[in-house]
Amino acid sequence: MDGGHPRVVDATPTRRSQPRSWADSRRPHRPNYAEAVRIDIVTIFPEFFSVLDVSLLGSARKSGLIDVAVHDLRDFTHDRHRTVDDTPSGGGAGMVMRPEPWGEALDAVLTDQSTVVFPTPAGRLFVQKQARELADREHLIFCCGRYEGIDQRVIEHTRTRAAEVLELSIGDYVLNGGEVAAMVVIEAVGRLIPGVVGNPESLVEESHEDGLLEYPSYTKPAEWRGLETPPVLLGGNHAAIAAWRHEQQLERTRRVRPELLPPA
Ligand code: JB8
Repeated sequence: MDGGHPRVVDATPTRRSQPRSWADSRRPHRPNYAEAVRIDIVTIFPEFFSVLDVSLLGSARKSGLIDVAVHDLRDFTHDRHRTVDDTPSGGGAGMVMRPEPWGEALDAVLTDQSTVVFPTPAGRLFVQKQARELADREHLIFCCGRYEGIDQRVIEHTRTRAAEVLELSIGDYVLNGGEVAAMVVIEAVGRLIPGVVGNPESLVEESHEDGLLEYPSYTKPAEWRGLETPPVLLGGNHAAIAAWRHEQQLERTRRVRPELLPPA
């Protein structure tokens, strides 16, 4: 499943608009936007990631902005049953992923410039700020666990070898494995990589980018099934439209996500 697409290089790399802060300078980052962002995914279900062939991220891969390779964890086993799991030390329900195949898989893809992501419901919550940070990395590795998770020593060992290791949760619910969570992170990060979204202005006016929920959107016709588009949007007064949209953002955020607002 290793992407066999040509590695086309963007002739006009996008420049960052703000200088990196001192704190930023200590983190891994992508010094040369002309190089594709490399994404390695390790999983026992490589087929899950066929969605990366379509839509926005499919186009970004074909145009060489993102270089994705999917690796089957079982290719790093040596027994005839290609075993990746074993019983939990200390007892308990379910199975745990054995460290040895993970060690060999990471040996094959890891460099000291890599940011390694372990999706897990026990991780820090993944939010838009982290998506923005990851969009500046040159190499991301996603390690997708199954069963009750991966032997914790794999994460500890990887911390000693990678530039950065993150255990990330996409929300307070439990999936059957890390694949869908990895896809969520890849989609959120991928669309922030310069050049992936055609019109970068569409990135700023959306939910979470300014800490508020998005305002409601309308298109033509102005009246549909007896429902009117708010008249302010048809009046051409751009200041009034901006003020109305901001008020809608505040009202919506207060109503459905009050915890996102600063304490009153
Ligand atoms: C085994 O809910 B999740 C998630 C669940 C998982 C694993 C990874 C992530 C691995 N179960 O985001």
